[in-house]
Amino acid sequence: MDKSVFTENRRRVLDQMENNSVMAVFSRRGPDVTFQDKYEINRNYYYLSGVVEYGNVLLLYKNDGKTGSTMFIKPYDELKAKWVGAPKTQEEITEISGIEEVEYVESFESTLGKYLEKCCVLYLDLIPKGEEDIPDYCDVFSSKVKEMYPSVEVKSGRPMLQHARTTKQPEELDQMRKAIEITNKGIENILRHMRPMYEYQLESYFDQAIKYYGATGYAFPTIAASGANACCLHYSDNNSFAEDGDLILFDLGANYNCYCADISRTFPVNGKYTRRQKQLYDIVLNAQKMVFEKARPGYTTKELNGFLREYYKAELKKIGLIEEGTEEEVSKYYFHGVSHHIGVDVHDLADYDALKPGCVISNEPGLYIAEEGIGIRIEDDVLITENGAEWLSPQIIKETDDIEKFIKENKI
Ligand SMILES: [Mn+2]
Repeated sequence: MDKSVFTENRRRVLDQMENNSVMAVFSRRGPDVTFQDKYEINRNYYYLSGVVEYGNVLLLYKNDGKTGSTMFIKPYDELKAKWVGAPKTQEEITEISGIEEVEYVESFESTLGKYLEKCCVLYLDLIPKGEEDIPDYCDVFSSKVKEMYPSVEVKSGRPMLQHARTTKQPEELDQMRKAIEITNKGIENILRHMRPMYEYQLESYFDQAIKYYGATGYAFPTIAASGANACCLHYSDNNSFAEDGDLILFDLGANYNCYCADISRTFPVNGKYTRRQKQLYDIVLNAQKMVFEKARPGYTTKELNGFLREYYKAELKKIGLIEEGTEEEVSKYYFHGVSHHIGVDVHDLADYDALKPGCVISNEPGLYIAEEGIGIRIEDDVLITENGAEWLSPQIIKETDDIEKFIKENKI
């Protein structure tokens, strides 16, 4: 991505900062993890810099109305270079992030100290208590700063980051489209091999595409849930045998340059939907289309979910699955939300108030009928536009006829 994307991301946060304040964003999440996966980088740090490297700190400052950014990086170390590779140079950091002021981490605390003598507020991207089990480096750092600079107020920078991340720039959308296309390749690879086998075996055909098409990694652990397993929302053991006659629900996504795809599809293991499976599947699919028609600036994701629930009340009553059409009855078969924001986190940090042009959200209605061993979810990623919405994943097949035809014609 061009460095101008990250310059704009920083501007969005700097604009919201109080005068005479600084924000420190660490590239790592926890202090004691040496070898983390590429996509475990602190997403706020990535969002503001485009740099994937551990041990760095980014400082944003606003002093007397003047704003700027400094990146603190690791110095070259010959032995480390031989073991794990050389860290990025100052020039490379500038080229990636557009940040001109690059210093070494050893000077971070003294430079910060100079700012804190003049500044009254330090923002940290503190993780809300209870959200993560891992020890948060920011917590430790926050206590230290409070001790050293008692007059400085430590605030959470998350509301500002959240606000900035709510709408996506065109280049960010390009990364998401790329993640979606790789996800599509993986889904097609699954379909080519669709037959009764273990869930993890079907999942492995997705994994192959992730590598082959050059994804950065996974957006989240893949769910491959056949039969009644699909009624558990976050089932990810993926170790049951997918039986002839059952459906299998996949909820998966590639990660590309830290941007996520989040797609769900529900396929017949033997290549053909039964009449009942198709009946339920089409209710979910039509529900998804209905939500898409409603999606536009001004609505909240909660309101979209309300439309979906109303739709289910009527449709599930029509087929006799529920009797009265009450909230409780619907909740028995549908018990999550229809949308969340997607970005550098699969459940992206974003304002959950009225949608705006440039928001990217999931559209994922589901139906889970445990007593019939059927769980269905169809999920696509949707961009909110000026007047409505645009599918970001229209190439991923989802009509039952198309799916059956694809399996039949492409079976390996
Ligand atoms: Mn989702």
